[in-house]
Amino acid sequence: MKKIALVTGATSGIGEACARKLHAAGYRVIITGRNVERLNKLKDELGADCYPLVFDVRDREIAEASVNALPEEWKNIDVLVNNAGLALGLEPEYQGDYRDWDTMIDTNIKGLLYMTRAIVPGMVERGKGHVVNIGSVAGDAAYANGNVYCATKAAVKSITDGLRIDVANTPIRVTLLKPGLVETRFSEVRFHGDTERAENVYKGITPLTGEDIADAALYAVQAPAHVQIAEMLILATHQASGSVIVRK
Ligand code: NDP
Ligand code: 8X3
Repeated sequence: MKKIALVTGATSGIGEACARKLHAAGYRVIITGRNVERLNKLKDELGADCYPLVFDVRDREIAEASVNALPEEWKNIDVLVNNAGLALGLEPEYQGDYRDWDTMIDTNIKGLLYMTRAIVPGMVERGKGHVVNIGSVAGDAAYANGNVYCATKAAVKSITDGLRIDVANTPIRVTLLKPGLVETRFSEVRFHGDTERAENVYKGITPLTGEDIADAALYAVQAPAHVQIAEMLILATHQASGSVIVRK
């Protein structure tokens, strides 16, 4: 019987790469996101072992109802990849836009919690499961103008540690992946569609790709049952921390 993985934010970047790699590794994948077109395109590509769910992780009731309404043969989720998230804006905290703050907090923290609350009880009941949360190097230490985004990823670290403690009496494993610079739609979203500014983020350095992070996720979920990869910090070779990036 093939295992089932649910990946949030599978319409782009790291989530899409995780969905593809898990599928290629023999998982049946539930892909989620808001962009129906991108979701259906991936579903068409992956075929029968793929189930798309369209919802916004910020909407707790709909997120929960979507998970609860999964067909019987898709219900027993073995792997949850909590990936959906975003940064909005890069400016001093005292000049930040409160709407951006709300969106980041609601998506990166509360959305992740809603998904965890909807899926982990089933894992506990079945006595198996793995949760992979996508944090960030940004959660290790704040960087200039990163303020609220960094705080949401620090919260993801804390929430992941908390979950790991709370399921330590079960076979469930909990992994935090903390990527550095990954070239995805991330910066385009952060700069509200300013593609030129977004491209500059990856100039003069070879950034990571979504596939690099998906490889790490796969390593963690495929580790032997007695091995819990608690945390991985994955950086581009010329990045040393959230604020030290050496460009050529
Ligand atoms: P992308 O913008 O390429 O992908 C983000 C994904 O999140 C999309 O699939 C998007 O789907 C989904 N998403 C965003 N908001 C919501 C929402 N409200 N409800 C449901 N899905 C949502 O960026 P990345 O792949 O880079 O980002 C993925 C994760 O990785 C994020 O948590 C990000 O913080 C983290 N990260 C990224 C790094 C980077 O440098 N790129 C580094 C470290 C961490 P849709 O729009 O269809 O809803
Ligand atoms: C995304 C990486 O350094 O842009 O979390 O914050 S960074």
